[in-house]
Amino acid sequence: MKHLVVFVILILATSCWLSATKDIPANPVVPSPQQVEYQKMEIIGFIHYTVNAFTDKEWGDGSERSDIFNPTELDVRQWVRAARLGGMQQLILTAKHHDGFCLWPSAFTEHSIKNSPYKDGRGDIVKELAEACTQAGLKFGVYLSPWDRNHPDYARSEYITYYRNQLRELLTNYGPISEMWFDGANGGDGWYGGANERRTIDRKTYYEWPITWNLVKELQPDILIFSDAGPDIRWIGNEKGIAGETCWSMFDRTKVAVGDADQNYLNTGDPDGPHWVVGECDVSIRPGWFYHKSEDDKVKTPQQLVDLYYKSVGRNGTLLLNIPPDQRGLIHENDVQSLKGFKTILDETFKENLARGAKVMANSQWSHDARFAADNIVDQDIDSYWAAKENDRAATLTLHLDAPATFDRIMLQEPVRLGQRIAQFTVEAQVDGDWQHIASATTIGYKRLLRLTPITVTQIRLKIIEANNTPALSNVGLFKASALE
Ligand code: FUL
Repeated sequence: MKHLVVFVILILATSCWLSATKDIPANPVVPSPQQVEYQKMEIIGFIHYTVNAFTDKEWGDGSERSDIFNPTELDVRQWVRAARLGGMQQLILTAKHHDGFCLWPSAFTEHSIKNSPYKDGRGDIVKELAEACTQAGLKFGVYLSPWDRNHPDYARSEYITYYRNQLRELLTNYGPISEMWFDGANGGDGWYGGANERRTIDRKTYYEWPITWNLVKELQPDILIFSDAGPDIRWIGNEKGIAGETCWSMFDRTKVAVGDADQNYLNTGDPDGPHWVVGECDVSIRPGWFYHKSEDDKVKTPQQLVDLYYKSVGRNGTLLLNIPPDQRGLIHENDVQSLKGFKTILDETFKENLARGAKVMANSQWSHDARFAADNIVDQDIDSYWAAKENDRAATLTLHLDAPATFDRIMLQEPVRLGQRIAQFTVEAQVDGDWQHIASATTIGYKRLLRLTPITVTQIRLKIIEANNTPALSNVGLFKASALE
């Protein structure tokens, strides 16, 4: 009996191992496991906070006194609650924005929270938020502005030492940091220790980015680095939260300099790019990045946020939504309401996949192995997938639903750990015995969402028209949008 149990366990373990390892061959360019996990978060939050909340400015010039930073009701747990209400899985904090004021008591400057009334100079918002995120199961990322309009040495080599010292502090003293955000906005007028002048830098050489990136990875091996040029996550090329209609995660980092990049290239990625660099779509819930009372009635509505979700996550990007705390140190009630409404609509829309369990037929399949069978696309499991026959570059999948279903949203997902393959596809529905075109698009990647007018049918077919390798799909979904949308 004992032997039999051991034998069964061995068989089970072997088959698990086989199914975990036997994949179709991957593309030459694939994501790291961290990049795969990163995209699954879908929605992440940005916290822009500094002296600007007290001066009503978007960019502080660096001359602000530290003691004007005086939030009286600051509660990082309220930020985290708001983030969770909005479905965010990670928060990125502006530890230092262009004005140079530090939200942690850096040992390398006096221009920080330690000289502010907040907690009588004993506060550390980086620490507080890192802890609150960990407690709530959120990841935590850091923004450290490369441009510093306060520092006397900005534009000289001494500043690079200062900047790296600060990175060391942030990346060693606060536990795991999941994302490091390097802004491309750089150089210009500033206070610069009282010099009050214009300082420009050579964006291509001044920061010696590859050295800084190495330092970051040395200190936090699992971190993902964001900048115009990646190396892991790239700016999507606009601050409106919108990815290109065509959006490849492949990219050529060597074609881009931080702060000096072709915005169309960032927006669409590059089908021939040799690097995997996921697009991140940053946008603020308000017109500005920082809190201004005058914008309390300009907070994006839940419906506007949902639209952005379709244009970012629904186009193979992640949505980085900024929610700036106010002078109290709280996320304003209007922003919280919008976040809540946004998440309610998404939950309602995507709660029931009408394609779940449909019968799926494919005119092409990798092998007879169930691992690549067509119905894997409706099993709700992101890791299982269908793959076409080796060397095929096009295929048709037909879904037969049990009963007529009414839907107006289509979701498609590729198993991106094997690379991004599909370049063009159409969707048709059978209406009165005829196949009618209902949607078409180019790339899919981690997720593609399509919106259409509601249609009621029992059969749809998906035609993959062009791919750079054997096409594969992990999920197809049909949904009916929430009436609130
Ligand atoms: C820009 C900055 O200049 C804005 O203030 C903001 O931080 C945004 C996310 O990036 O480049």
